[in-house]
Amino acid sequence: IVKQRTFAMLKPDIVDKMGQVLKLIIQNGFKITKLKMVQMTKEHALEFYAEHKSKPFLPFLIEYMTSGPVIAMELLADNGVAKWRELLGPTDSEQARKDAPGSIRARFGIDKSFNAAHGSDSCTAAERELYIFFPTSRIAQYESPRSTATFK
Ligand code: YYY
Ligand code: MG
Repeated sequence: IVKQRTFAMLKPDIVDKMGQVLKLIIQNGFKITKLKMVQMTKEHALEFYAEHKSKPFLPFLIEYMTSGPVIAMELLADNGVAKWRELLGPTDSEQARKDAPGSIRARFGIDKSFNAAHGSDSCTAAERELYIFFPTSRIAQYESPRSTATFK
């Protein structure tokens, strides 16, 4: 088992619920090593979703992803890429509620389009996606020397 970093993003309509979602992420053993709120431009969103450029749902996806700010994160965990996809759940939130009821998409998403959050599907994708959102940041890991604070 290796520590891996992955790229995670909270989509616009769950940014209001970021407290609950970040708590879940931390409770599941991820370390949040980078985080920022960003309003994506259309160009930015098209670059990010380049792999879907010929899909019929692309225009709708771009409109959704640019409808408000997103929360972009680098997460670190053992086997982090797969672990985050697992906590995220299946693409379709309705299917997630059947197959992975505790997942983020099951709890916070609506359907296959409004599905709450994003996760890289491989280490290669994670590196590409992290670079799009965090091109210059060099913070890779940090310790929390006085991390005794808890929140409920
Ligand atoms: O990686 P993941 O987000 O689970 O699914 P992808 O197949 O990569 O699709 C990216 C994104 O596109 C998905 O999160 C929602 C949207 N989408 C859609 O709106 N309609 C579809 N039929 C499939 C995907
Ligand atoms: Mg994908």
